[in-house]
Amino acid sequence: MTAFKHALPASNDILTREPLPASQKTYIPGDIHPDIRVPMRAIQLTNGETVTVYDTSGPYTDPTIEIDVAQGIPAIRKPWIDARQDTEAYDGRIIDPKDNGYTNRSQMETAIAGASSLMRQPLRAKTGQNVTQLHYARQGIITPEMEFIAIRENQRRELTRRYLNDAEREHRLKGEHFGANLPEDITPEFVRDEVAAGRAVIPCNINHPESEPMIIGRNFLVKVNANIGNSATTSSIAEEVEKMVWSTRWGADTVMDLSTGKNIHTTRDWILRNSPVPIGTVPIYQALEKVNGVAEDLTWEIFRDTLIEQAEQGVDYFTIHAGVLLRYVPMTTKRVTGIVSRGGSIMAKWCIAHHQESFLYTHFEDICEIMKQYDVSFSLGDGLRPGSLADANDEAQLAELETLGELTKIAWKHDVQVIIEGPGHVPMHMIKENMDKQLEYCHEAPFYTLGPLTTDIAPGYDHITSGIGAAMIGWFGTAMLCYVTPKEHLGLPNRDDVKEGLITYKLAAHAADVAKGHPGARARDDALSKARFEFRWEDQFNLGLDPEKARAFHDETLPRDSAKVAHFCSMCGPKFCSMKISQEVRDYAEQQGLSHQKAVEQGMAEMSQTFKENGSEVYVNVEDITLSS
Ligand code: IRN
Ligand code: FE2
Repeated sequence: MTAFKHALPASNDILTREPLPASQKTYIPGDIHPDIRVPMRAIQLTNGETVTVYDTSGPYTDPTIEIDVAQGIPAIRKPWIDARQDTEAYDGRIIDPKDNGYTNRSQMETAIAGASSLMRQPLRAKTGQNVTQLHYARQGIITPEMEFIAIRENQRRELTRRYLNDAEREHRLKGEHFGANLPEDITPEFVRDEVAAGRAVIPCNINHPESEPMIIGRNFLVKVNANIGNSATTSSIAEEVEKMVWSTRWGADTVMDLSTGKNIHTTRDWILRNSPVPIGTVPIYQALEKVNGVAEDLTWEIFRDTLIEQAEQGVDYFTIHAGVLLRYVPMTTKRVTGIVSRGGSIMAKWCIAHHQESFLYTHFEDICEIMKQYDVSFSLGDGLRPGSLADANDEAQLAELETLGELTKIAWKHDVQVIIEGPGHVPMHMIKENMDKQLEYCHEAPFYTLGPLTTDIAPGYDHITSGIGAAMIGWFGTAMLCYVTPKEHLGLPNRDDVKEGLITYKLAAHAADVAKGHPGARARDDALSKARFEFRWEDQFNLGLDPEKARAFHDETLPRDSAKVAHFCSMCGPKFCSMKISQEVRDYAEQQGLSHQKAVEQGMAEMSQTFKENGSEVYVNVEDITLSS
């Protein structure tokens, strides 16, 4: 056994626990299930109002909750899972022998003293039971998870004040939202119905009771996933956990742990026990490690054991590239960028080497049997996604998509939840076609796309090339967006890149939510615009996706504190701010009892006069400003 020294529990201090500026965690109780407490972030404005927004950051931003990473965060779903009485605890046996050489759980627990508290006895479905949310939904059961989601997505809107305005209502009636069909009130029954129809999934493994329920479906808010991976040298629990905490702080709805190499089992335990969001993985990566990176040596048995190992730990969804068929591989030979998916290329290699269909495809029903014992959702991988505009929507991509549709039906037969992964690189004019084909081939199972990047010419800016595609495909019906950072194609993202990627994807997702007419989505835009118009700078910063950056940019040109309340912005200076002029016109017309038109004429004449008196300079020195009014 190799020595592996953990500095345990390292320091909890490196966890980012500061609430966002002017923000406070509030909890909304359930009706059907009164013990539910749905977390929201209430932003306190300077005018006394509060704006409540969706919050993915979990207990980390609640200063009243003590967190010790060596213990894990509170298991809020545990009582709900236990109450269903369809699970049993058992001795989880499967430990990755590559993980520091441990071959059983107790060996590992002794070796990693202090972390043993994180290792729980796993649960699985009792014999003959199926514990998926899809299974419950189809029996007409509204689970606490479903009610939690309804509230999160804006039921009980009297408590969050996220109402539709008239313009939104009209927009929704016009049906300009590409087949999205959102009710004005998102009820638990609506959530149940969408899950039962397969149009939405709730990724929530029974072994991840720490997660706050969320939903992925096109009739709900568009979600964002962030990918994280382990560092070459794992030094402490807290450091690994912090990557996940950092992602959820900036809005990651789910996090995928794409760790490879050493200690992946242990690292995954740490992340899961401390994660308030669902965790996804690509199990073939770990399986490949077990055969020393030789794809041809992979077997069904090794893959199956890896699935069980990760399901016991609590992974909520698995990317499985089961749609890469032997006959599709030759379709990629004439491509500009061939096969760009890591999992896709592993499976293509296996198929060619054995000249057989992959075990992912031939054992698909066996995989379903595992998934339904833990409620792990499928994320059917796009192993043949296009890696360049030239390859978009080509034969290989669409052939695989059809197979994913076929596999969706099989998973649904087992009441196993499914989402479908999508590209990649797709020019704007081909995005709608891709989305429509996905809905058609995959029977409306939720789409989960990587961007898509709308042009290939901007390495270093691919969060933007892909953010454009993400906003479009989100509007057209994609349910979850896999973020892309500025380092895409170039290197590993650091902390700043992760934040940049997330903010970019949150704005893309939100733009899509507004366009789809998600009830209450625009409330935040309206509040921010109002703050901007009324020169409430603090509120403008705090309502934004990135308050720190907004404040820093503003302070760059107007660093004095007084500037934050002054009635001008640095763009036009004090005397030429269009916002100020129009505000003045309103006040002026009211005071003088003038019509709007008259007031404009008179006001403009006065502005013209003032302009001349001040020396007819278009740009004025910030330092010359007198803050008289
Ligand atoms: C998302 C949509 N299409 C691909 N993805 C993500 O890419 C997927 O969820 C996972 O995080 C990663 C898998 O990459 P490969 O193995 O397909 O390259
Ligand atoms: Fe790419």
